[in-house]
Amino acid sequence: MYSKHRTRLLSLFEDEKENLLYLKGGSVLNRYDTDFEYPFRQESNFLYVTGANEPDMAAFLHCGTGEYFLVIPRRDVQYAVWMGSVHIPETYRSMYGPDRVIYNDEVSEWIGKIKPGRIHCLPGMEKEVKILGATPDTGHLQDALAYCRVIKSKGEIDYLKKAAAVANQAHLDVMQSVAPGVCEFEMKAVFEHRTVRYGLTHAPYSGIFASGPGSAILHYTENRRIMKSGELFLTDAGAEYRGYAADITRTYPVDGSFTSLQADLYDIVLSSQLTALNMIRPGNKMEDLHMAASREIVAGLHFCGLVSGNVDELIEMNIFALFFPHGLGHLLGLDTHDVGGYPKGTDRIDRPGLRFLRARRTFEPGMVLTIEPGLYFIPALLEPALADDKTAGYLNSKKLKKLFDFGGIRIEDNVIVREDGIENLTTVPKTRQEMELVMAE
Ligand SMILES: [Mn+2]
Repeated sequence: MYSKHRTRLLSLFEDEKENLLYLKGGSVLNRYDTDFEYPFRQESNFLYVTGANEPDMAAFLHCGTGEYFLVIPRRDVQYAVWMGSVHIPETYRSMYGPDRVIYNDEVSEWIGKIKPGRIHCLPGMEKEVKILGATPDTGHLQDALAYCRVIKSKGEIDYLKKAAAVANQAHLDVMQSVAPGVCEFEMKAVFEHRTVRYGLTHAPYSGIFASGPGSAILHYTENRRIMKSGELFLTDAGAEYRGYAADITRTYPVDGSFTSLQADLYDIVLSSQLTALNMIRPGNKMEDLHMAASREIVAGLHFCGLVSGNVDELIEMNIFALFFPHGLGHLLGLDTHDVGGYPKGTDRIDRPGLRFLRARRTFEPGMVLTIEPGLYFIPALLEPALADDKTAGYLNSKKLKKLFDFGGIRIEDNVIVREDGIENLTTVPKTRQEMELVMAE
């Protein structure tokens, strides 16, 4: 799979016979000025090209010959004592398949011998390339990598499916464990018990386990509240398999059954999500889905009597963004918010809600993305809107004020764009009936 990635990347530099591509792997990070080391996570571009999950490596690809050179650190005896065995170059060759392995202290000499034209590198690497005695070019590699990473290879799809399978099961575990009087962090423990047991020890992002009002805080990570009966519970958590992420959200009642208000509001978000999922096919665009999903939300709020006026006007006035203030979804891959959301020349749309859209690319088969509409009652957004003459007339102040501690609802699935629609990787129950059944078990 990684050799295919290298071939794809090099194909974009076909007519540059003298040039090299340079990719630097990640290093171990310490916590401030201490010797505590964070768990190592490889830099995503380097991982995409090499599959090598070790610190302090680098790689060169030769645009002319297609050769792949892996640079490894020269380790001493002390390293072996503290960190574990030190491999010989031949071991790296068989592990990662480079044409040649070079020690980091031999790179300048090697560059001096092959005398490349330019070295394509990522922004920030210029100095390093100059020290090697070569001419850096930061204008192309980043876009080229994003271009490649946007469309997933078969191997990448397999890894994304593995991450999704474990995350699906972990979400089901949480759904079966949720109960009044239990602390949010116990749900985090339930989730991670599953992912870590499957060997997926690295989380792709900090999970959100939020009950009651916390569920309306978009990046709530406190996870320390005692869950109460009558509240909703929102879990936004994923798993990472060989660097590839799953990113799933479900929302359901702490005590296992929806009140009629919760049911009405939940069904608005579900119908918004289904509308967006049904619109995914090659050629369509995320921003159009975002607006269709927003329309469902505003129409639902209108039906419930929380907003009033004409639905077109509510969209026109950006009332939807008071309740759905984030983007509908994003690309998913080696990074949870994966690269390539904005192709060259595409800017963010300066409009509430849409401003935070992390992807504006036209859908193509092989893209993997999340669809995650939400409906939140956020006093920090609603209070000023209720006090503003331009918006107050559309809002049912009495009803909305009662919902200031309601929290929010979000439903998030991960899907692959196919020729004729989607393949949904997320199998966690999401209708009210299905979820109530799971929670009753
Ligand atoms: Mn997401």
